[in-house]
Amino acid sequence: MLNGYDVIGDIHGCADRLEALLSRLGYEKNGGVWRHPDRMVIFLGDYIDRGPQILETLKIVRNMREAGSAECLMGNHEFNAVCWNTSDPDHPGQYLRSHNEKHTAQHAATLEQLAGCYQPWIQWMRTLPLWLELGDLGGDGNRLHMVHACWSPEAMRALLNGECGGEAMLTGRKDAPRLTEAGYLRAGRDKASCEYQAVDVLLKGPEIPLPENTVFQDKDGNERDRIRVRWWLGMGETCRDMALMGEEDIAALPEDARPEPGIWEAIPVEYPTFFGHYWRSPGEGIRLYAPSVACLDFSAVKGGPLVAYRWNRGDSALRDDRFVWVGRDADATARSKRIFFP
Ligand SMILES: [Mn+2]
Repeated sequence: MLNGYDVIGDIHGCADRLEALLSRLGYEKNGGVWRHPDRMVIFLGDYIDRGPQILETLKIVRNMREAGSAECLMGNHEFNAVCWNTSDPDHPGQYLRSHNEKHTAQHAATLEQLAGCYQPWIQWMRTLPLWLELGDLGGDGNRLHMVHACWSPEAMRALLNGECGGEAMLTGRKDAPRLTEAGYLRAGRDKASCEYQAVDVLLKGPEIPLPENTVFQDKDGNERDRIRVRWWLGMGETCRDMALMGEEDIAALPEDARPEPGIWEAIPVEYPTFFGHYWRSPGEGIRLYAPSVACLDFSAVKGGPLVAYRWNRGDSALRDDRFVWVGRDADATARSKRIFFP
């Protein structure tokens, strides 16, 4: 009997730490596949790019998925990789994601490390669902919601009902749909299209513009005039109050920058909801953002911990003491334990 889900955030090629985390969660490797007698993993996407062991990471998550001991969601990096590899029918010789300098740099580690086996992995990435709705194993019909960045019912409806295109954009199970060929073309090609915007919200999260003439420099040195927002909350007084980014990025925002009044409305959270993507800083504490909101990305590839959330059969709500993580080494983990649970 399935007795629990272990939800794991962005890995970005940190395979050693993924194996350490699986081991800490009680999974064992047999015949090349990590399994647990009565639990399964939900991976929240972003397996590739940036890190040193991308091929190993992909093999771990794919083998677990094929064996039924995991489900793997699509992250924005996998979506970008598919678009990088899909020819643009309107512009012969070009791709849905242009091969410009910035995009090439973002994808370079994957291109290098998957040399010789790149195409089959892209085909695999095409099969990843955009979101996943599960039962909570509690017997009362409640659900769990999992997505890479933002659980937006509006974006899901637009894709499911063909509200913008008409053609079928999604296929597969309704509670774990993936994009069709037409879906990739629509969502990857035209930034103004409703499919592009829907996928963008699900995989990258909603953003609001900063006030006029306000910019900040993000952790990668890019100048930005928009911020990712704490999408389950409504308007805040300042942009910093509303920002959903790592500590450093929030500190780089001008303190007095105020959002345009009424520019944002909260997206209501109906069930316990899990996502990754947001490069949280371990210093802010490994804990819930809100009673039903768990973000599991603590910047593992930049030296932060790789974090899982354990949902057990019978749980009815999220709890701060269900996070499990591994740091870069034992010392870092011990230190972070003292900091996070004083
Ligand atoms: Mn991401």
